Order: sequence, then C-alpha cells, then structure tokens
Amino acid sequence: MKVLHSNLGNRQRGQGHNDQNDFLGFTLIELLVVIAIIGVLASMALASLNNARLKARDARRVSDVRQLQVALELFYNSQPTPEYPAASALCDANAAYGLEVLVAGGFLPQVPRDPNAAPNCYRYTANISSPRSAYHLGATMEEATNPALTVDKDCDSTDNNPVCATGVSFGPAGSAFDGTAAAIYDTVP
Ligand SMILES: [Ca+2]
Ligand SMILES: [Ca+2]
Repeated sequence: MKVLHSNLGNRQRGQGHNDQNDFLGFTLIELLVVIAIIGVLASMALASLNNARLKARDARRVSDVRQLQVALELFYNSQPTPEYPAASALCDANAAYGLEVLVAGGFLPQVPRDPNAAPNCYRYTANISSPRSAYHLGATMEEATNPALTVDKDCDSTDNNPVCATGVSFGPAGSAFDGTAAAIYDTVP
C-alpha cells in the first residue's frame, strides 16, 4: 500500500512535471504567435478607425462649405444691392474669415470652422469690385482622393474658364488657396 501510494505519487508528480513542460512549451511559442496576431489586428483596427475619422472630417468639411454657400446666397439676396460679404482674412482659424456677417444677419447659427485645430481653416475671398458678385470658398481635405475633389470648381488667379469668376483675388498659382492645388475643395457661386 505504501509502495502503491509512493508510485502513484511519483506518477502524479511526473505527470505534473510533463504537463508543466507541455504547458510552458505551448505558452512560450503560442503566446508569442497570439501576441503577434493581436498586434497586427490592433494596428489594422486602429488604421481603419483613423481612416474612418479622416473621412468623417472631410465629409463635415464638404457639408460646412455647402452650408456656407446657402448662407452666402441668403446674404447676397438680402442686400439692398445684392452682393457677397467682403473677405477680411483669407485663412484665419481664430477669426471667422470675414463671414461673421452671416451670423449677424441670422443666416447661420455660427460660422463653421475646420474640424482640425488651427492652423487649419476654411478659406473665403470675394471680388473687391462693388457690388461683390463672386467669391471663392474652399476647404483643405485630408484625403487627396476624396470624390468631392473631382466635382469641385477648381480655379486660380490665371484660370478664366467658366467656373471661375473674374475679379476674385484667388491665391497665386501653387498657393494653398489655388483652386487647382491638391486636396482643396473649392466652390464658387
Ligand atoms: Ca478638383
Ligand atoms: Ca480643388
């Protein structure tokens, strides 16, 4: 009985030892694989999340610009002599780039700003002749391949094609507000 008990104890210890080896072998190899897989999946999920956020910000930019366009038309038609607001600053993330009058006139609850922090901003400029009959409004997109960029109104200071209004002080060729510059979503009346 004593011998049997001893053998049983040895077998149990031996079995425990083997299980421990198996268990350790399993974890050391498999754990590394699992960690690597989790790492890859996590980085993929993070990249996907960042991309979704980027697209959401660009969608908001297009929406903001269109909302501004509606308000600009309401302002234009409300003036004794129809005209668009004068531009006070091309790109000022802290000011309302000349469009505070849209809020003061009750055409907008507030002037929308770029969803990213300064120095990102929407850009607005109007022709300086009176009455101001044309403007150029734009937002810088984060996604260079955003579909909105294929249907926007690209134009710059040298562009005389029909979508551009003569007399509007667009940014010089190659500048951040050059309508043909990459990733600027441009609109005109
Ligand atoms: Ca374009
Ligand atoms: Ca453009």
